[in-house]
Formats: sequence, structure tokens, C-alpha cells
Amino acid sequence: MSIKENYQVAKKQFEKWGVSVEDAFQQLKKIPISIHCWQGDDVSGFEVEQQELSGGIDVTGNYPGKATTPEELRSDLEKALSLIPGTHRINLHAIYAETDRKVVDRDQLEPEHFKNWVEWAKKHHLGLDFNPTLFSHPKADDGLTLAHPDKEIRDFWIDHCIQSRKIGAYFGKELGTPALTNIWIPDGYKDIPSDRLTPRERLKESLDQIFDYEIDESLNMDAVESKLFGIGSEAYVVGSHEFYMGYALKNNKLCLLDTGHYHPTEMVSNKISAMLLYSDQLALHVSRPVRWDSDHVIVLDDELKEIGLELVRNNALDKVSIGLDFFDASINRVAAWTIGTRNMIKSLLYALLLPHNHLKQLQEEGNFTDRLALMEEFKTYPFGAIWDYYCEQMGVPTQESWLEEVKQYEKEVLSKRNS
Ligand code: RNT
Ligand code: ZN
Repeated sequence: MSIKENYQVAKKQFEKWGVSVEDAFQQLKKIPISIHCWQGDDVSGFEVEQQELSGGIDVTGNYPGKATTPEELRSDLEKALSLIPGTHRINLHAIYAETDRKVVDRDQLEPEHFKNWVEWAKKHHLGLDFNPTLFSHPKADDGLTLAHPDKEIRDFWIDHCIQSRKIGAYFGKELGTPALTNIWIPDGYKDIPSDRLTPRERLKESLDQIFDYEIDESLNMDAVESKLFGIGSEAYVVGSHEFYMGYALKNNKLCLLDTGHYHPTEMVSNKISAMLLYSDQLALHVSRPVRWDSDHVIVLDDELKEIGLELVRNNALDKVSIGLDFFDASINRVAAWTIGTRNMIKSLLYALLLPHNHLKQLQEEGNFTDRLALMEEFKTYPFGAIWDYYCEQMGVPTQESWLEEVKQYEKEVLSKRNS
């Protein structure tokens, strides 16, 4: 049977429940995923004076062929994008600036250092998002940035964040879609602090200064990303969840929830509905923590499906910016992007195919038997046949056939690099 024939049979199964598969496709097409550029080069970036990755995050593996120039990274992204259905966004970090071999410190970065990215994004109809980089830098060596006791260091990073917001606004203006500029800092302590409050007071003040600089919100939106712990900040992280949730709500900023930044039994899927009652916008870094914030490539596991379900059944697709955040250097990096992004889209499609009104109604009636029975049965409905047809319709390879293309690219391009 062809993909189309399989689809036609499968479609009937979902239609039996009043679900329109065509409507699901229409909706899915419009959901942009912000694909993080840093999976392509192990969070290295292109600074002239390259620094070791710091900030308590870590990339393991040395799969050959990593991108070491902007051209290589963009070419790898293009390959991945050609294997992913839909029109998406690319998420950049400040270390991906192109400064023409000149040393430009982070507080001096300007929109012009990203003009090649913007030209490229225009050509490929992509939106761009941004992140200041507050790690892998001598001024972040002791693991403190915006909460640093030294005012000079704080000011340096404040300036960097303000410049970053300007760069975000430049993306927004050039590309006609607002950038999301997300601040994540590593600040924290390895061991039990003797004072938790003072660093948090300083972080709050630094953020106030950063956001005091006025930027048109229709061009750039600001997000803040919390964390529970990192390597070297096991005992205390200044920018904890409560810290940023309070800050974001009070100051009308977006809270960014990274799925790897909570206690292992604490699920981001369970937070979305609660957060959205108090804020009309939210951002995600969808990642996969394995025992710690390990940033494994996302797989179609229960939590990823649950996130998709929460976004769809709460009508939250317009309110939540979906970004990805994983970096695995032990496998082909183009494949890593492709696997992870296709999985994110699959989780949304899976969710778009369920009869949510009916399932909600069952719960309201206290009919938990039917609720569980149906939710379990839907797991083995012929979702794969619908996904395959979606890929075919969107002009990207179906099933595992994309892997052949990655292998070909590896043979022709990646294996010729000396990285
Ligand atoms: C770190 C945060 C942060 C980074 C990127 C590279 O724990 O998740 O988002 O992964 O900024
Ligand atoms: Zn993150």
C-alpha cells in the first residue's frame, strides 16, 4: 500500500471520533519551532578568541564533521531543514556573531555582526531568535555574571544583554516577526551558600537595568530562563524558578521553562496550564534530561507527548514559543537536529489528532474508566500513517528515508571537514 492509501485508511479511524485530520495538518503547518543553532557545533560559536565551554553545561562526544564556520553551520542547518516538515525559526546565541576576524567583546556586539544570518534567514523564510551568551568567557570564569559582587563585571554583562535585545529587535524588524531574546545565566554556587538573598537582589537589579532600556515589543520579546542546578552550581542557582517566575509576572516578561531544569520528577507539561492562567505568553526549551540536565536529543517519550497535548488541548499554541535545546556530539549533528525537531512536530500532530472535547467531558463526568481506556487505545491508533502522509504532503522525506540523505551529506560534505 502506498503512503496515501495507508493514510486514507488511518484517517477514518480518527474521523470516527470527529477529528479532522486535514484541519490538524493546517494547524500543524503554522506552528514554528525555534531550532537552536548550537546543536550544530557543540555550543562553540565563532568568536575570534575561542573559550572553553563553561557555565556548568557540557557537550560530550566527538563525532567528526562539526561545523567550524558560519557557512558550514548554515549549510548543515539547511540540510536539516530540508528534512523537517514546515517553516521554522533559528535560535542564535551571541557567540555566533560574525566579526570578520576582529576581536569584538560581547558588550560591543552590534546588529551588523549578524547581518549574514539575517540575509540567510530572509532567503529561507526563517524567523530568528536570540540569546546573549553569559558563559564561555573570562568574565564568567567564576560562574557569576549578572549577580556578580563586582559591579564592573555586572555592568559588562548588563551591556551585553542590552546589546542582545537590540540585536533581537533588528531581527524582528528585518524579518517581520518578533525575535524572542532569552536570558539564561549560570550564576550559582557549588556549595551551600551563606547568603542566598544578596545575589538574588543583585540579579533583580541587573535585570531591571537591562529591561530599562526600551525596545519595541513588537520587534523583540524578552524571556528569562530558570534552572535548578548545574555542574558547579549544585547547591544554589541564583536564577531559580521562583525567582524568574516572580520576576516575569511582575515585569511582564516571558518565563522560559527548560524541560531539563527541574527536579527529575517535576514535569514541565504539568506547569504550562498553571503558568498560562497568570501570563498570556510562555516560552519553552524542549530538551531531554537523562539523570541530570544532560541535553540529550529529544525522543518521542511520554513527556514530549504530554507537552504536545497540553499545548493543543489548552489552545495554547499561540501563546507558547516552542524552542529546542539539546546538544549531542556523539552522533551526526544534522541527524540530531532532524530527529529532535521531527519528534517535536510529531508530538504536536499526535495531540492534534485526539478528541479533546470528548476526553475532557469524560473527566468532568467523573468517568475515569473511559478516560483511561480511550487515552490508552489512542496510543496505538495508526498515527504513523498520518505522520508519513504529512511529511509527503510537506515535501520532506517520509519515515526513515531522511537518514539516507544525511548519510549522503556526511559522505559528500561532513567527512571532508577536518573537525
Ligand atoms: C543551560 C540552558 C541554556 C543553554 C543554551 C546554550 O542550562 O539550558 O538555555 O542550554 O543557552
Ligand atoms: Zn535551555
